[in-house]
Amino acid sequence: MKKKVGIVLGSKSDLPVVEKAIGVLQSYDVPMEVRILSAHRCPNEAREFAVSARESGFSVLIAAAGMAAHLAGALAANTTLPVIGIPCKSAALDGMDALLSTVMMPSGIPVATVAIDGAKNAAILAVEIMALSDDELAAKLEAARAAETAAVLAADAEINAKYH
Ligand code: RP5
Repeated sequence: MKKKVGIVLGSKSDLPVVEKAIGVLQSYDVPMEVRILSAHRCPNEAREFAVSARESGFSVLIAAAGMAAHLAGALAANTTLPVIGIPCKSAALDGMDALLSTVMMPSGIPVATVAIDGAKNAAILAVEIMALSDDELAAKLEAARAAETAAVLAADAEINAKYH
């Protein structure tokens, strides 16, 4: 069976950010499962999910949370699968709270932390990890990167022509 990416949200209120990651994974036809499991409001269920994630067929976990964002770290504490953390922006501290809570992990328990609200990069990083053992996915990543390059060069040519 094809391995899947697990996306875990700390709250339903994180969904608008996470939808960008879902869209990227869909565009690569990567199987996924999306869950809402709070490190603080349902710690036992979050732990259970992480403990059984490898045998459940997950290869990478993405965790999105805001404020005192312990979700990614709590999952990482309970699995040796790679965990990617998305710090979500909240009103009081503009996401700095979640960024530091997600990125400042103790030695030995890594969380690959993307930018505040960086859901797209979280999904691309997950695809890159899966592409280590999937040549078809690797080719799709190469094509997407080439398209990004072409788009920038087209914009460059356009602005250069306009203001020359
Ligand atoms: C975090 O607190 C969640 O990940 C969310 O970003 C934030 C607010 O959660 P709600 O109060 O909207 O459920 O745990």
